[in-house]
Amino acid sequence: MNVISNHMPTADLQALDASHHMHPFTAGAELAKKGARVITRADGVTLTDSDGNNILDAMSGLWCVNIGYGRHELADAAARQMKELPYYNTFFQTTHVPAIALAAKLAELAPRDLNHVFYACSGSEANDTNIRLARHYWSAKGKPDKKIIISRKNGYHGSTMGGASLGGMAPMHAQGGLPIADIHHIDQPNWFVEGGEMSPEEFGLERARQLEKAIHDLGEDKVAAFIAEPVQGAGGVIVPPETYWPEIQRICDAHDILLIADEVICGFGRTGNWFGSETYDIRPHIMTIAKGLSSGYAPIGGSLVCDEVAKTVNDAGDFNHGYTYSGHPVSCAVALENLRIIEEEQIVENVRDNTGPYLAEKWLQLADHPLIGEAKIVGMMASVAMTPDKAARAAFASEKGTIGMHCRNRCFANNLIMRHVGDRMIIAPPLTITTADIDILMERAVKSLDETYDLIRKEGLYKAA
Ligand code: PXG
Repeated sequence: MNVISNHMPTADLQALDASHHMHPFTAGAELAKKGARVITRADGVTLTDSDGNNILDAMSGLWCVNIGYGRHELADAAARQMKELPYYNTFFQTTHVPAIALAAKLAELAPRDLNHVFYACSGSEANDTNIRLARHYWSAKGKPDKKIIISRKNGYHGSTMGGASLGGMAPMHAQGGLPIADIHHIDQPNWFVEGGEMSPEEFGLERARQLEKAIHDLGEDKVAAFIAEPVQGAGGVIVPPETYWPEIQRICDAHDILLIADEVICGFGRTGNWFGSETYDIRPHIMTIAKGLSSGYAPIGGSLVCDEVAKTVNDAGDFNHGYTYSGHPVSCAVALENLRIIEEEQIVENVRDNTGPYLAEKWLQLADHPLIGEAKIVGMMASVAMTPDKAARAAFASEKGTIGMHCRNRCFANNLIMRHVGDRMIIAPPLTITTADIDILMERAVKSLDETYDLIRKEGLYKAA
């Protein structure tokens, strides 16, 4: 058999990739023409590609490598577990030590009475679980008509049929006949784009009250749950106005529905607390977790469930749901080791008290850049909105995402992974990033923004819609 080695020429790797590998969220034919960037190794916050370039990964992979790359303790934990018990399932009245130990640890870390975990392998799967769990819960309570889940436009909850339906991404719904039945979307709290003449505070209330109106219009006896990310990640690091979450919480308390916080990105330190729900004082019945749970070293996700929902479901007989790899022992062992490191090295506290504020001070100064209309940051997730007219918060005349793509390309050229979502630029670096690396990140980000500004003015793209 051929060995796929790191030492093959980049062009050969790219040709094989183009011939046999279908990439997620990618125009395959277009990528095949230019060839994918091949990442060969990583350490700390730095990726190395097959041409030997060192790139600062300000996205933690896909928002997941919270403790940074190259932590051999996790590799050792995986190897130990593979030798001892590589696999056994948790169906049919069996269990194993890693699943038990991780469940107990999660119950300890999670706020309030979120004391129970249903394991999945990803955030998408966990959100599929949540749909079934919420509907089954109400059914067990004698209210089988409470089936509708309310979520938000431009929210992201995964790519399975359920996850993508909960998500409010129009381009995803346009493919494959989504959303599935009984999912209802309300507007997002994105003040910069949709706030109009309202103050951020007024706008936050207006958007939150859309939930109350939807519950009223659909009927409280038909609505099972509301799901949202504490801070929208994939939607562009949309930090909600301060009035938003308290009003959402009030509405959920006033009506008989479940509140599901999707903590796939916000969980495990990203916002400067263990969970985004703590940062925003949200009291969910269920939390979706994945990504930072294992820092991406092994696939794992889950639903953290409160006492009342867990008891109702447990008392209702079989819950006919589960995945072969629910509670996979190797993933659980890796997650446990990851959580040990986060706790022992006080990584969350360090984000909250030291590196987070250090990054925030520099990031917020980007609002003075001629291209930037808004700079937002919570913990270690941040965004800037690019605009041709700050005062009017105007969009560009060019097709949405054109300027973002230019900026992302300048970042790539400057060895910085900073993503674009439309014409918004976003970062979510490993939580272990040092102040010295934050300086490098900011230097490359500013250089890339300067170059984008020059480029789009030269090309006549610095124009409002
Ligand atoms: N919920 C949230 C809030 C997420 O961010 C998922 C669920 C789904 O998790 P899995 O593990 O099934 O991917 C996510 C995933 C992007 C991007 O482009 C974001 C995610 C995944 C892929 C790309 O920002 N988030």
